[in-house]
Amino acid sequence: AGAGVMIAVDIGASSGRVIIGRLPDATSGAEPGQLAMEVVHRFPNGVSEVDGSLHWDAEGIFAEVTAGLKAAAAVVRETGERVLSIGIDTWAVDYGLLDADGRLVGPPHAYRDSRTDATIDRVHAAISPERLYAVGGMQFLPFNTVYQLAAEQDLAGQRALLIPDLLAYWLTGVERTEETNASTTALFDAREVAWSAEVFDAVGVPQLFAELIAPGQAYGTLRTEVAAATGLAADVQVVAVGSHDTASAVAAVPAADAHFAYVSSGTWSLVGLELEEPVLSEASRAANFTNERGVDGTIRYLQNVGGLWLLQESMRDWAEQGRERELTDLLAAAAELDAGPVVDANAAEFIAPGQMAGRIRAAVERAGDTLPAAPGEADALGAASGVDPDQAATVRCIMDSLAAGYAASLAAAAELSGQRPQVVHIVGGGSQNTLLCQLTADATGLPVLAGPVEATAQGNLLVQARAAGLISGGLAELRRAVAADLVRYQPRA
Ligand code: LFR
Repeated sequence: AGAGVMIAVDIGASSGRVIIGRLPDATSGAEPGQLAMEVVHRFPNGVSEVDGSLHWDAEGIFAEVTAGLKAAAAVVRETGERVLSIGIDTWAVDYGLLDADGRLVGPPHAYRDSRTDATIDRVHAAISPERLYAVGGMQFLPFNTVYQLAAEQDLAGQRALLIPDLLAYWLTGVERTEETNASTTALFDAREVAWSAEVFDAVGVPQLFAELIAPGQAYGTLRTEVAAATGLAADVQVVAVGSHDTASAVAAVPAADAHFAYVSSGTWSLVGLELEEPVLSEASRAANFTNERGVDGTIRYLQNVGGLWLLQESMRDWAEQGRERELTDLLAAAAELDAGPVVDANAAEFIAPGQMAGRIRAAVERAGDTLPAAPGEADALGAASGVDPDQAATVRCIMDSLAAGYAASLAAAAELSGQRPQVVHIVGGGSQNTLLCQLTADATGLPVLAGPVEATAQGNLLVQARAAGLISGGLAELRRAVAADLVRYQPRA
């Protein structure tokens, strides 16, 4: 049989991809080299509004996954390679509900939906935020699964699967809950590494999730229908990876030593440290740090900073106004400007979609500041770059705000955990944003190492490679196999 390859299904809030990963086989005597990736399928993703609330089209996503697997099968048929396994990662916290027959009960809600506004106080009356934190160690985010489940009408007889687990179920027919993602529900006991009966009981929700599995363990092999539809062999395993995308991204941070901080920078920026033990102190709760579970039982001690969502949504606004601009032009125009006012990129007011540029401007003004130019105003810079001055000022504000948010989060993480980073790794889409990387170095006073862009897919593939025996060791060994041309940014005085 030909060389074995792995397939990553990596789906974010705005796009998904299916990727073939190849790693030289260590047991063949060759040095285990670096991972190589081939993207075989890309597709757009996004929330859609159904009856006034925000949903994911889970079945549409699954159709794209199937198309991607079919494309991957066609590639290996040509090369004579063999698919060893498939791993799936997506965003966290969201779930699909299944009825008694295992059918999806409607499209899953998307975490940016506002329905939890009505349930947060009810949950906190049933179990105090202090107690919730002492058990689960999750930062308060209005969309944590616990608040979403509390908004469901009637859960009797239903089961829930987190999004990657739902896709794995459709591939294999096996229901499991992958542990790193389970940890984001706030229904999970961070010390016991198990569902928390206490939290389920307190909020009056039945324990409706499937049995836990850890990254590296298999859900099962493909259902015959799936094998037939994709052209993959029926013995291909679907293996659990860090199915929470951030868990996979952090597993592929190409850190050479232990004292590093990371920013997984995409739609969200996940900013923090890797720890061995959770920090469940009251001070940590007050600072709103999370203790998400990582690959190999590590703790991702981090905060959600608003991220490139603020930029993506501003760009969507401008496109709707007939003022669409290229990202590179916007960033170049922003880089020409001096640092200006900042907003709190973590603020709950920026979670929902829509009118983002206006909301940012309003937040600046509420703080008694102004952004340099108003929409519609022209000046020399705008004329030269095609970027309007208000757009440049808004993008500059977003970049300054993100860098300031990263620096504040990292300072607090160091303080609360006692672990002081020497370097900041930026991975994901934001690692290509030179302005953001430089501003982060300046704001943190630490060197920034940027790359790789596709950390999430690499983390997904490397965990599969280890499960298949192509690589061995812990996270340090996996990280050495990450393919990345790192760009270094030094803090400017
Ligand atoms: C990033 C991410 C974050 C999580 C947010 C919502 O894609 O997974 O880690 O807090 O999405 O699920």
